[in-house]
Amino acid sequence: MLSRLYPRLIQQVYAVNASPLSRFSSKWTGRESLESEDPEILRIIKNEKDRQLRGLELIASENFCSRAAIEAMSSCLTNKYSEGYPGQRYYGGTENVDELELLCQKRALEAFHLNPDEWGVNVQPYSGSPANFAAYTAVLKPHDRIMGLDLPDGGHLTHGFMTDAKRISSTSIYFESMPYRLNPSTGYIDMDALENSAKLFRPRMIIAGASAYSRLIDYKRMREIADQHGAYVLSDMAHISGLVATQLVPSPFEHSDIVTTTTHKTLRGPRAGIIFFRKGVRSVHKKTGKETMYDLESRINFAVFPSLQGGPHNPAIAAIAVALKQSMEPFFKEYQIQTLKNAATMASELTARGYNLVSGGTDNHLVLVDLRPKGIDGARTEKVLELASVTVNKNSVPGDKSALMPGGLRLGAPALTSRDFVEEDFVKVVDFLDKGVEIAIEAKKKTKKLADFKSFIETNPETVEKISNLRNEVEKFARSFPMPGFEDH
Ligand code: DSN
Repeated sequence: MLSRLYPRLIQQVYAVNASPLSRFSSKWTGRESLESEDPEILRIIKNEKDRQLRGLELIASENFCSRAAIEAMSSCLTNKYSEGYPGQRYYGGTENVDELELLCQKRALEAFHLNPDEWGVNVQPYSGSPANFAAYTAVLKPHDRIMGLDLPDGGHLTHGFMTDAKRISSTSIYFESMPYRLNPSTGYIDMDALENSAKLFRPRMIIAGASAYSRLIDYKRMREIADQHGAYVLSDMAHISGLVATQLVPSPFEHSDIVTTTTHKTLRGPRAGIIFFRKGVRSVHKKTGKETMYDLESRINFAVFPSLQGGPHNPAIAAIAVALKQSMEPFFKEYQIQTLKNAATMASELTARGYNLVSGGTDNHLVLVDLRPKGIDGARTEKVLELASVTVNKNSVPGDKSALMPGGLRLGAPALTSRDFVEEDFVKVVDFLDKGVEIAIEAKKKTKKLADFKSFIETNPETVEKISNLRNEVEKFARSFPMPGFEDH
């Protein structure tokens, strides 16, 4: 019957069955190189390698991961599902990834000098944003109130960002968000204003952390304000975790209930996230002496899996473990010390050349330049610098009206310090930046809108030549430095 209705189909099935190897008779093994298998993707990767080698990477949240971590990241661990936690998985065959995850957890606690009786850690978050959302999910109910540094003032999207027109981050969609801000006259976080707002808003959580803030955070005061309302303190140390691990900036752990971080910024690991949580006694009743215990371990683990994520990315966990091991070596502390020196050099050189810095300087790995007094904005300057192989990001500065045309630039030292840059090299970097800003100022005078500006800098012969000369200088300089992670070809 079937063969009468579908004679060709039956012939094909029969042909396959009659010659079971024919389907796999090609020589494909799965062990072909990327070069032979997919030259198009290889070309893109090579171009990106070249961009990283010939450029000056000043994005404050980026870094160059080590070769060892990249090897772990690109390993067979990608083949393994392991939903659950070590010893309690939903899949068989997890003995190796169990060992891996436990080792990574142990190293995470050691790297941040934490007592395992007081702190636990979850190393499964896919990155910083999922880590933050998991931490909120663990301890907040929908519509609970959170306070974080406003994004235009240097906070992160996941610290509750919303605008007048729209709730942007899901952390403002599912929770009620009230930002705190910088004091516009000092450029430092306005802790008094935060305390006053908290009295009215009564937050359930205060988030201490930033994406674009060049000063130290007063975690003790955050704790005191949170305690007035029985609120949690979550510190997002993503930007500074390498500096925290090496004890070069104050640690958030003493005053926090939860600490989140990405692992690819100053920590110089793979792209991933971690959540640390307190264990043991949370508070003791003043009169009765009754102890209230933390219950964060089960809540946070449950929030990461199964509430928000599926199987952990085991290659990332392996690479985090590698980076954490490296972070405990003396060379890592030397690297972080140099990062601070380089950021300080950028700050002093920029100031000497008449640039305004938000807060007047830096205590960490980045500087925030307010370009408005120079008559230019961050968007135009970023574009010129990009054409000259200098990678920066435009950033809002206090008083900015538009997030699309912010007045500042965020400049970070971590990536170039990983390429062995020292202070004198950063003097040169500032020289390149200054030349780029000058080109942007000149081009702005001859154009009106941003779109005109972009086309002008790519077509006006005089400007094209200036940018091309700058790019040649930048690339020659950048190529003379080593690159961790991969060969320079
Ligand atoms: N997007 C990162 C940054 O650039 O600061 C934060 O996650």
